[in-house]
Amino acid sequence: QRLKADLRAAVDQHAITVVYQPMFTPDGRGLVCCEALARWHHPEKGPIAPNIFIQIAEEMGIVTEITEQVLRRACFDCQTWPEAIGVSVNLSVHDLRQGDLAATVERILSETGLSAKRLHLEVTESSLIEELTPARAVLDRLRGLGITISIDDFGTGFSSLSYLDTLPVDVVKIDRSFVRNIGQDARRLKLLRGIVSLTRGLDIGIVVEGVETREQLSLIKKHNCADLIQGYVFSMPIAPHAIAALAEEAE
Ligand code: G
Ligand code: G
Ligand code: MN
Ligand code: NA
Repeated sequence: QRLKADLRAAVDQHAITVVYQPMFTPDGRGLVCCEALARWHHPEKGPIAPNIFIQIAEEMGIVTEITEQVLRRACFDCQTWPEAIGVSVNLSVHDLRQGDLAATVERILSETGLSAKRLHLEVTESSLIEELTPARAVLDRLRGLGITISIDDFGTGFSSLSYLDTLPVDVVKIDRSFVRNIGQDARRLKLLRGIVSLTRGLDIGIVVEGVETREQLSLIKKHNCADLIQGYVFSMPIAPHAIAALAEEAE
């Protein structure tokens, strides 16, 4: 209850901040896109994990306000980075239900001057399944603007792979649970490779999330499992100015 009031106040004060986790080409040379991750530093309790406060915000019906703030911040920060780098923002299932997401996104793009080509939006596989009918119209409209749509946590939502090619998506982000034991367990590697081979040929980009070790990275490279890699092996989530520094370093 107390946390709810505090979150309400934090949103009103625009106290939710954003860090960015880069996605690299598998060779680690190209910084292609950064995922915006919301952070809330509670005045007494310290940092509150986003899974916790996003869920509270969903219960309170205020998550779309957070999405809008994160989106504006992310588009603004992305403008300060080299043009080749995009930004990816997570959406809640509530954002898909709400009718005017596309209008909000359009407004923020024009306010910040960011090209739609640089913006990616992530929807979880489970929210896509739950809300496919309303989501399809919204996502089609966003894609029409040139925005890239990614399925987050791919492989955990039990969507039928047979209809992946009919979904309004451009990229899948394979969930980190499919990476965790690929070095120790040959069956896990086979499963990852299987998911990748089903996705290849559909003209869908593949991001592999949660890559933590050199060993995982080299297996993913060896078996050509990813277009982009996101994970601690390359970088933790970092501040926006650190992204600019990293980009300079990569040049
Ligand atoms: O930031 P962290 O890596 O701890 O993220 C934990 C979870 O919170 C992830 O599933 C991530 O997608 C989600 N998350 C982080 N920021 C946002 C946000 O701005 N909006 C939504 N809807 N989810 C977010
Ligand atoms: O659900 P989503 O993919 O948006 O989750 C992003 C979350 O994953 C963030 O909390 C981020 O801190 C975390 N994360 C990013 N890279 C790694 C990694 O290599 N390993 C683990 N365990 N978590 C990661
Ligand atoms: Mn995400
Ligand atoms: Na995610």
